[in-house]
Amino acid sequence: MHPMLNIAVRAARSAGNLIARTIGQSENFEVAQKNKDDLVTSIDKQCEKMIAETLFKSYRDHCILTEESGVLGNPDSEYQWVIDPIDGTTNFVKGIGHCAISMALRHNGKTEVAVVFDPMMDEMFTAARGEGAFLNGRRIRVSSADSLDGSIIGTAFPTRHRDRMNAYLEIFTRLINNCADIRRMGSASLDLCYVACGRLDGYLEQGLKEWDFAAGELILREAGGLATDFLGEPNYVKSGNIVSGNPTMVRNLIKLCDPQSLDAILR
Ligand code: 2AM
Ligand code: CA
Repeated sequence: MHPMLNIAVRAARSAGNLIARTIGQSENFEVAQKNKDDLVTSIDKQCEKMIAETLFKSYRDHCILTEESGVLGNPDSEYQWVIDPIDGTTNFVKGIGHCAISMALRHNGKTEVAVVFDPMMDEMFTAARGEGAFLNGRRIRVSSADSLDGSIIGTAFPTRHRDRMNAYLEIFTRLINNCADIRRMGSASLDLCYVACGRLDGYLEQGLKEWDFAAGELILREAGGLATDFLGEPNYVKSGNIVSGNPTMVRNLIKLCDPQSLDAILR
């Protein structure tokens, strides 16, 4: 295993233990509202601290970008970790057992290794660039679905961009009329991993931040999948608007978003 992946797995497991011990027990942690409908807990911060300490112990000169603390360490380092200590914080607070630790390592801007760990399911998704994607050590691949007909698609409502809700709901209506069913699970990094291992045939969401998708995107790519923005361009990294699946499903999903809805989403 790539040595940096090894360290990341270790850091994710230790933070995962804390998450599994405290999930849903809001009497044992503090909850604050960062923005409307956007929560953070003292466990997010504790996990972040644990992970940063583990990484800095081995890689003192690296930079870490985290959701809750911003930039830590050497901002000029060639190595940058992009970390979400709890992806799916609302699920965590509510005691819904679906959340993950997401960690990606970029070298000169290119993602080299990725870990997404679901401590409730004890599922460790990993990837190193060019070496495939794995779930608990077993190789994973995207589904081979080639049509929306019969497919299960993951998505999320743009609750933090309510100005886009009507446009999104038009896409949602077309989606539910054309696929078998939809899942809205609440953790973007796990959504991407679920596409990577074929549990979902596709997934689309808007307005994500890089810690939500940095790790899941490499895992997805190494599993034969593709992520684009709503126009099929690689610009999702900037916009956070992401469409994913095997290449055929991405094409099918993009076709479903008509220009009028897209106009509102891309504004
Ligand atoms: P979080 O739990 O780390 O906040 C839910 O649809 C997904 O959106 C989760 O992955 C969630 O991550 C993410 N999310 C939550 N708040 C967000 C925000 N303000 N901007 C972008 N993504 C967010
Ligand atoms: Ca988070």
